[in-house]
Amino acid sequence: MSAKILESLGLSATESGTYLGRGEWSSTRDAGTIGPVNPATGETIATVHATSPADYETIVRRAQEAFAVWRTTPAPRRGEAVRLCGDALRKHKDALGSLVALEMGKIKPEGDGEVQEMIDIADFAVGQSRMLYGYTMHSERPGHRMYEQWHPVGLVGIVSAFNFPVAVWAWNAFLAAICGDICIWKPSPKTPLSAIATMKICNAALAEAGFPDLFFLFNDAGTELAQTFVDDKRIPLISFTGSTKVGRMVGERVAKRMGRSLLELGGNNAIVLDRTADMKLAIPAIVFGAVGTCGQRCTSTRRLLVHESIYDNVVDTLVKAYGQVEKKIGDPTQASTLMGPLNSPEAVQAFLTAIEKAKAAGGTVRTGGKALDDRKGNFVLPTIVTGLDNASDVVQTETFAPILYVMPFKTLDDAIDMQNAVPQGLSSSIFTQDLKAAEAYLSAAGSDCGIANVNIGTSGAEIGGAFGGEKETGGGRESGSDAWKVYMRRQTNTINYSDALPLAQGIKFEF
Ligand code: UN1
Repeated sequence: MSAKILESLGLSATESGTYLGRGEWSSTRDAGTIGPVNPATGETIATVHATSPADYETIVRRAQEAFAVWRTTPAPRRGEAVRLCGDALRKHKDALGSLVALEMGKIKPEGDGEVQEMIDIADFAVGQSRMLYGYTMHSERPGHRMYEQWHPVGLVGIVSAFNFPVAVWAWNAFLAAICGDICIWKPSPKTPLSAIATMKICNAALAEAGFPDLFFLFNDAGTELAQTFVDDKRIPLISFTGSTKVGRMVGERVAKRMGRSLLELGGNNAIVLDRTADMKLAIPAIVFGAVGTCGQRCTSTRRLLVHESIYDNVVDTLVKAYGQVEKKIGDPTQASTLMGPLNSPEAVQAFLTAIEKAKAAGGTVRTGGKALDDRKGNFVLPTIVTGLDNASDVVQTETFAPILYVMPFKTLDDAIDMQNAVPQGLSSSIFTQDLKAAEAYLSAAGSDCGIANVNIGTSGAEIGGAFGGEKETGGGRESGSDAWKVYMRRQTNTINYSDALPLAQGIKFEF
């Protein structure tokens, strides 16, 4: 199975993890190896040769050369390059979706959905390439014109996480490319093959049409090159997706060199069910949010806040629904599977540790709470825990696993307070049929998250909106709306077309 998936994308059992540009993959064989593992079986899928410091220097040098050309290429022409990438991804959607499922462990429809996100953001970026608008301002001085324009920022570093091994790269890379930037990608060491396949697909499409290299790739077998990357002054923007712990380090290091960082870090996303919630919408949204991707989305639903009047009923209904999901745990590449494995044995350990902590804090496991050790792979049961306080440590912490903490509330104000009383601020939602409750929830005194929804869940955002969150989620915004601006530098221009030199603020300076 795995050999077939690799073959369908032109990959073999040994691959270079370094794209040097000009169609060349590095022949370095002494910078360590990465062995991505199939999370459903524990078997190593392939060997990926990591990048040497000399390779890294070649990449940065060639990226700088490419930028010198790309920055003055008209933006709609840059859009054409991204359009070709989107077309190529359409052709390879099935194969790349399968590789994502194999290597990351998400189910095949979600692997395909992730590739669809890449295609969608490509389309979005093509349109955006004709809409890099700046304002025109009215000057306070006669005979003067003021406006602002947006120029490419330069080299963009993208550090992506295992859970969305390809889509998050595309959110960044396709927008950065139409903005005139050149991207250097360091994927997660858990999912290098998905990155290599993506680079092959996109770079072949670009090369065939005669475009310069826009996308470079390196893989780090340790953490040294990644640190060099984050500290590298030649890379004005680092976009990092991952844990709050690592993101904090990245943010601090980039700030130290006065670089710009775009951080997409942890979430602790809650769904609120008020007493009017429509259960036929709410239950599937909660199950998908908490169990989908085996709880490994940054937008996964981790907390469920339920009005006390419907609390018992909701917990019972969810426990039954989880029983149905349990029957469909298995190989993520199989069509019938609803829930795949966790990505790594360490993730299983983190899951078990969280369950222990939850019990020690007085929580009750209503369903799940166990790893499935009757089989190979990193399988766990989807889990519901009740009886915990929102302030308890384990509830305050993001565990990247399918654990849902269910807690009752009395008033909407209480629910909003509980929802916001966590360090993270990514995604949130309310199920209600009460207009006042919905509006209060979305108001300035409502959810403090970057994403707040009504009658849909916390995960599965569309690419059209800006994606990201507040507080320890890092503050970055990617994908839709005007997120393109982070990949550009803004320049304010004032042009004097008069015969005088009036100073601003009416200052007189005569000599
Ligand atoms: C992530 O988990 O890092 O909204 C991104 C969602 C997806 C993206 C998640 N569109 O769940």
